Amino acid sequence: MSKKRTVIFDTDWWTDCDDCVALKLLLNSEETELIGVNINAFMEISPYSIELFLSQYGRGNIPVSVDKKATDYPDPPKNGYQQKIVETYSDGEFKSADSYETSVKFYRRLLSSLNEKADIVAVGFQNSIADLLLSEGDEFSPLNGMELCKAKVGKLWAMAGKWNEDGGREYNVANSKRSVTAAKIIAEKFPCPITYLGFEAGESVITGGTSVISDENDALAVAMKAHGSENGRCSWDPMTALLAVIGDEEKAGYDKVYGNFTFDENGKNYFIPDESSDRCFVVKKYDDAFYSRKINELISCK
Ligand SMILES: [Ca+2]
Repeated sequence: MSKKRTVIFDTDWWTDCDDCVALKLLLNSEETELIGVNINAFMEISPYSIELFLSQYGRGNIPVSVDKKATDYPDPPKNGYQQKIVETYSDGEFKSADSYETSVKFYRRLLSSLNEKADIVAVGFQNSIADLLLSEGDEFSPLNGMELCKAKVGKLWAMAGKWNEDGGREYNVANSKRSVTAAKIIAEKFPCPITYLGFEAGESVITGGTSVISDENDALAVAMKAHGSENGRCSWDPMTALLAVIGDEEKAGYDKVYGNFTFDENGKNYFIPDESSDRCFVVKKYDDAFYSRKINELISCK
């Protein structure tokens, strides 16, 4: 068997729970190896809740970081699935966000340690990756962020935008000034190929319902229930993760539409077709059941 491709997961771990479905999918993938998780929206409880989630699948050793600058996203969830995960799986200890690396340091340390390129699965706001891109050389690498990404990132798989609507506004992009600025920097400057999965692709594909998970104490089942999504949730994030796992848009069941992407100051997205671009968005070739079946299969086992 050939060596597994490596993947870093970049999540908001915020108000929605499809991030949890995506994370379990990445843990269960036989094609890829998850080597790190970054949280791009700061909440004190987020990194510890992800560490506990990972621990439930025997993967508590995967490094976790949190963007300590991203404290200004509005409406952090109270008593969300993060809280429930900590209540359910903690032995009474609590690890504050201070115990974890901050995002740019995490990315620079991790990427510079790799012999091969890693893909990034970005299913939240893009501020951590934008800050990485703008970073200078440090104790881990003399390369600046652009050079480091070019050397060590294979591809960015990003859940962002609404590509059936010119001027559409999607949550991961348009949430705040921080997210808008970041998405624009990434679209225009990121020195590696980007594949976008837009809002329109994931909205009608429902996955992660607790009926597909046999153990009610499974961390994903606990999180989905805490979110009120026992019957499943839209699949923006798990579809993006599955694309990265398969590593090929067409094999994953999509057509590719190549072009140049940008966002205005209000987070509205714009796209100009260009066959020579290394950026594309994906369009589903099959009905929703094709995608939901694959995702549910991957998350159903421990
Ligand atoms: Ca997300």
